[in-house]
Amino acid sequence: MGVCRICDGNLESFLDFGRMPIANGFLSAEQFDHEYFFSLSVGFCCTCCMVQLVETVEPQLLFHDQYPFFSSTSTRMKEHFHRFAVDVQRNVLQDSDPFVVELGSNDGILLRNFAERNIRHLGIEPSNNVADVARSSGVNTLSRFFNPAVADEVVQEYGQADAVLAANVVCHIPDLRELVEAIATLLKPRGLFIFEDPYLGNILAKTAYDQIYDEHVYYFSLAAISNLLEAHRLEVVDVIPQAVHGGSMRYVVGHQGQHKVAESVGKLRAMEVADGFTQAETFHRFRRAVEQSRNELLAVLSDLKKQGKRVVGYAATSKSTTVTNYCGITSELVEFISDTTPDKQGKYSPGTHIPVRPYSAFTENYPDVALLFAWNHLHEIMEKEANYHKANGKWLVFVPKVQLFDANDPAIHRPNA
Ligand code: DWN
Ligand code: ZN
Repeated sequence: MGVCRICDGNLESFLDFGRMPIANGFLSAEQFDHEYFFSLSVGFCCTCCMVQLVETVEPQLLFHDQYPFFSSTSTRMKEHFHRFAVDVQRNVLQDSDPFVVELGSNDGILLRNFAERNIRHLGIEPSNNVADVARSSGVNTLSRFFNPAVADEVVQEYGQADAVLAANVVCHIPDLRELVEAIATLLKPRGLFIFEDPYLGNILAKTAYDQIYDEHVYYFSLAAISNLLEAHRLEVVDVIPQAVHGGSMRYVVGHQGQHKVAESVGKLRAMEVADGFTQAETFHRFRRAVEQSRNELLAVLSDLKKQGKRVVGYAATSKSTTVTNYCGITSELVEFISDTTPDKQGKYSPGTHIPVRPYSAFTENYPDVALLFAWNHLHEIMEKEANYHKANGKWLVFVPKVQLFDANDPAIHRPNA
């Protein structure tokens, strides 16, 4: 039992993964002896409904000047963020000289679209290496963790914001009470805070337990977000599902009473109650599904090994760290993981120490089976792997269920966001 970070209520742990390394802590062999581990377990607060990690890791250990995740590695995500920017520009930025702020702006994948149109903008990004990439493409970026003091400084220098944006960032921030206070300061009276994160409903429905790792402190539902905003007189005025990262939700938030609340909000709220997101038993059911998924994945991998098949991992995602460590997948079962990010190549996966090789290691010697760790980019990857399919290459996925398939299988066309 822990304490809820949002309301100080009782946090009931429902899934314990045991000792875990840093999800993005790809490392060299010399670093094996000093690898950092923490206890990864996730709990549900019966009072405010927030699903959250029981123990968190210091943000400075996660987001630093060697942070290896660059948002712009996916072409589909570039398109997604272009559409997001166009939508904000058309529907939110009504003033003559608007100001847009993005929290956790990474390599500028979203703000670039505003910079190109000479719209006043500021990215606030703690990892300097990714922030440098953003700066080099003309995105004005401050290398800081966002908090109320930084919000005050930004207001002093630029004025309040018409829009504050965040994508796959808010669920990473341990102190959300402080975040909401800072947002209330930064937003103009009619401004909007628009953020998106993986949605709890999709995580539960797809048994996507690999979304649970150190960087993801929270797994949001509308119910929990609404409770969180209340204290600073903010409210959700719209919710828009997004087909990215396995199914995300975009929350549109304003100061209370300033905007009409869309019908979608009431509908989602009712759906969450009907689906049991406010009840502890739902999460115990999820734990049982996770255990079954692990058993099935290990059974398929062991069987492939017995048959003498070569299996390699496709994409050294943050999520893969949870899967490999929780299931005990080492290089006995998966020869290496191929990844397009130069900063990860030549290193080893956290905890399980599977070698991470360049993408060319995959294409130059196709395996029998590729274990798809980036299942959330299924469509993009299936499109670009036509040659692998011609070579009869098979895929092993574990979300939404453990399944082996090839290019002729209808599963290849299944929308998996
Ligand atoms: O929330 C987060 C999301 C948005 O991004 C962060 N906490 C960290 C990160 O999570 P992830 O690493 O699980 O993200 P992705 O986008 O599922 O995976 C990215 C990794 O996959 C990169 O290392 C690049 C690699 N990749 C690849 O090798 N080939 C990705 C694609 C699309 C590919 O075709
Ligand atoms: Zn709570």
